[in-house]
Amino acid sequence: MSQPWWTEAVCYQIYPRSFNDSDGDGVGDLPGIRERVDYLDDLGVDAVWLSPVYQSPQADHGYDVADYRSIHDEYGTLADFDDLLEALHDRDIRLLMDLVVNHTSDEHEWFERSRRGEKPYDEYYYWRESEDGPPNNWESTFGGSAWTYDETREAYYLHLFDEKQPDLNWRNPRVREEVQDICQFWLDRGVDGFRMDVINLISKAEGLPDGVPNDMQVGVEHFWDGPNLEAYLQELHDAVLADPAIVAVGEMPGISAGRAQDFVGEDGPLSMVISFDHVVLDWGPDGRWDPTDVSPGGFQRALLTWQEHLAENGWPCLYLENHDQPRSVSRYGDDETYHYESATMLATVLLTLRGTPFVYQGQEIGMTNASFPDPSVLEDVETLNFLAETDDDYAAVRDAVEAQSRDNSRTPMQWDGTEQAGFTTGDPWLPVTDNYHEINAASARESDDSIWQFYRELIEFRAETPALRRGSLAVLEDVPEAVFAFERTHDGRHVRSYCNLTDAIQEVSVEVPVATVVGNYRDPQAGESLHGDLELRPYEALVCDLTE
Ligand code: ISL
Repeated sequence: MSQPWWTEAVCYQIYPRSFNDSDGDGVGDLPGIRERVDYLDDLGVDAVWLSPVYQSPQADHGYDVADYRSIHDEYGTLADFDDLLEALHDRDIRLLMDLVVNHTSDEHEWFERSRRGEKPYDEYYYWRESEDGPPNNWESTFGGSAWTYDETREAYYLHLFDEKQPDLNWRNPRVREEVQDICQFWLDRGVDGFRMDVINLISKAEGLPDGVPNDMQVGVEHFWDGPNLEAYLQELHDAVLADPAIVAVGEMPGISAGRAQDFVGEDGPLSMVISFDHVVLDWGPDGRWDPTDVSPGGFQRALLTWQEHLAENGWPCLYLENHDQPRSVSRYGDDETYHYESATMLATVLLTLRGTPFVYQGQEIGMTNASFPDPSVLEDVETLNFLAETDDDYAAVRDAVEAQSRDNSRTPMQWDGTEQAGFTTGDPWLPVTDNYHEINAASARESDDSIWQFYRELIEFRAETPALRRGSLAVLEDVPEAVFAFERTHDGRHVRSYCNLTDAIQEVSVEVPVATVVGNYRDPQAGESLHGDLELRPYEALVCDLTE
């Protein structure tokens, strides 16, 4: 059976605002991305997911769309977009657009007309009249009530995110047709698919009932897997996404691996689901801003649950970082003593599990979390809302912000050791992290044994190894909990990964002879035949072939 292209691909996520600035205004742009297409080609990726580039007031940096058919001024023009797409396609790199259709910007023409009560836009959003405060107790993901009163319409509108991101009313068939048209517009321009933002939130419970009070987000049970979710996705699929060459990756916070099975696989409306189990492990009892440690066992279980549920029908989407998450080497590794070892060990987990790996810009050079001594530089709306709501002063919450803020992954891409890390000739919109002299793409590419080279080699090895691209996955059980060990099998070839998730030496017993093909220590137990007792050094990762 021929496999869809995206099951064999490695995808690279670009956050345009922070990738590369071509005109010195301090903000990344499309021509800037165009300048770096050869970099992506050298890394060996097969597809790019572009975070939103549409016209937007940037209240949530593009996840608040004011016009789905034009490019945000700071990023360029549709002609720049076409140039970029052509340059990517010339190198056999596909492009996924970010489809943000749970909500629009409040500056979208639909909303402006809706708040004035103009037909047919009056029913494009959720409006409720209420004399005594918000119509229900739902909370926004970014804190506070999910309802804001609008003076013009004299009613409340629903926003599950910021007040500048009103939720679209998917019960209205016109809204659903608009979304189909938007997809078709970009497909006609030549894009290869979509990453669909918070797509599990589009269906809200009938009557918008109150949620059960909780410490996280009141109301979620009424919108994270609503009554019409499958029907809406199926309709969208049948209308515009049915071609198997189109990839549709649904971001679904809160959806379990078991439930995800209903959306993917042969009959499902989506190609893949972006899971969250492994990125909420460090959320404490009070959520994101109450961080706690991640245990190696918890990390493995979160990833393996998705491997198991999607083993037969469906396909995992693999990622450790994106523009909403802290940097993985800081979160799951050790960004000081074992920077190289832990970043490359995490690369091994990402690139040898079963599924389509997504590498986030800068991950391939081991970019770390930032330091934010001065809160006035922070830009992320979620972080700013948290700071506005908390009674604590900044000193008391700084650790939480530095561990969890989405700005950690949005600092400019570190291209080289020159001023502003080569990202811009102007003042960057968010400060460059000061370790750019040591951590940057130029020096990583000059070195023979950098994190970048490791990514490149492992991506290449994956591309030429069917067992890694297509093979089934079996967990190797007789290892310490700190070691993530699994075997991939295809067509009689077995490839094993042994990943030490900790900074302590771990002993494992290799019960069959294997030969190391890739290792992250300078003297890898490489090429060597291993059998019997084996000591894995801190964050050591070995990818091995079975030799018999
Ligand atoms: O982790 C989170 C909850 O605190 C969020 O950042 C989560 O990733 C988010 O709720 C879903 O993210 C997507 O939709 C948001 C946008 O801000 C994110 O950037 C986007 O990835 C609203 O469009």
